[in-house]
Amino acid sequence: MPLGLPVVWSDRHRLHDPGGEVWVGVRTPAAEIPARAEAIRDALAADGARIAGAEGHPDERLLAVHDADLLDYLARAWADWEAAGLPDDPGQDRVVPYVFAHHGLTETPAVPTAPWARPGYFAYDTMTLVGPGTWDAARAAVDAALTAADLVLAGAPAAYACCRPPGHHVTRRAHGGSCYLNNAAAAAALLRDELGRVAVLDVDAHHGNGTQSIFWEDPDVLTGSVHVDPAAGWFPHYLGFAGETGAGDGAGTNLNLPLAPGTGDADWVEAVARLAAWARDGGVQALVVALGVDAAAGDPESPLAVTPDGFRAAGRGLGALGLPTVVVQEGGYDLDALGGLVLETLTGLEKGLAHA
Ligand code: SP5
Ligand code: ZN
Repeated sequence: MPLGLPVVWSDRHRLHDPGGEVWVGVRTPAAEIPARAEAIRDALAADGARIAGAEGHPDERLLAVHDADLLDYLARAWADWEAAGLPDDPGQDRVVPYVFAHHGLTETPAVPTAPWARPGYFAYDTMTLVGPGTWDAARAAVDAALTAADLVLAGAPAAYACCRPPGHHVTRRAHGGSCYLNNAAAAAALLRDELGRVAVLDVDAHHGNGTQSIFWEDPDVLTGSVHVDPAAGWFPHYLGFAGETGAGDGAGTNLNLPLAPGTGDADWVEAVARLAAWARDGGVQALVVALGVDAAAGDPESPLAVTPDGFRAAGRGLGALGLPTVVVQEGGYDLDALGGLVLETLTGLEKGLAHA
């Protein structure tokens, strides 16, 4: 049986070539490359999935999850960098920060105007480079997530957005972790505004710190994440611990399940099931799944060891909630495995929905 859910897609992801990532000061090959999305699309299309084009959405949908300052910065960052001559002198062909608005420097940083200073206000790492097509691609990825949400609001039981670049590391006002705009958060905010209480469940191998932060005080968006323990030396290092549960009106609406490096199917699938049960008990009307497949054994960017069967079982558990479900692509970097892992998860999700 081919997949029944629509696969939302934009060719514009190809406009974003990160050109590398600066890690410990060294420019290394990028993991988050265009071939990722192509591999996923190819695998889903080979299975007979229906491909739907991403539709444009107004900036208001972005402003529901991001500050205008961040959007203005990202939209202009490359043009300002180029106009300042930085690609020629000193010869840097991507936007990259060199000094950061660190809380130990000042709690009240002013937004800088110099194109070489602004990146350190809006980016929190050196790995997430901005090039000529980054903004257009990131904007299209949000449109894909919002289109998937539209399809579910129009009655589809589930929809999958093949988003690239990914988004779950982006907070309201800062980006990082190979992410520029928070696609899953934008979809969740739209579903919340139409349906009421929703959940974002994040199964990417890395903590969904941006999504957690955006909805930290929001009682109507539950955020849950299963990921490799940041205390074991894994990005995003500063967040993702079990004690982070939300604040204010959102107290109790965040759940983190950090797992030890090496964790495989049994414990990972059980953790996903715990997130699902928590969302169900929270009385949500719809679900956003932030689907990174970098928890896979063999993924070069994470030490978790989940198999294709594990992804299928996790998908099945999420589908068994019987909720309108938007699946948004996050990470996953094993090019040979990536498409199959997404297909397994979506197939499991549909099986779960069918039996819910
Ligand atoms: C969306 C997503 O999965 N983002 C993950 C970003 C985490 N990247 C951390 C990279 C840490 C250094 N990796 C070493 C390889 C150098 N190319
Ligand atoms: Zn990840």
